[in-house]
Amino acid sequence: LLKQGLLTVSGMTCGACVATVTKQVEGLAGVYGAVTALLTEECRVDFDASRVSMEEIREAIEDCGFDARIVS
Ligand code: 9UX
Repeated sequence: LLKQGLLTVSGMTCGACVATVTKQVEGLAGVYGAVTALLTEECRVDFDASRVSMEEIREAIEDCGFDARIVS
């Protein structure tokens, strides 16, 4: 089941932070792609909801040291 999710990510201050978050999320099984934006503090994720949950994605971002919230 392909879905798109949106999270807000606070604490990112540079392009390397953005790359870290994106790679971490894209490393999860069931995630097809992620786009992270520094200025809007958003991370959009294309994922298979039968393989990974938004809560797991949120926790993966928190594991990088950033606060993440599920928007939708
Ligand atoms: Mo650059 Mo982003 O040191 O934490 S990776 S600010």
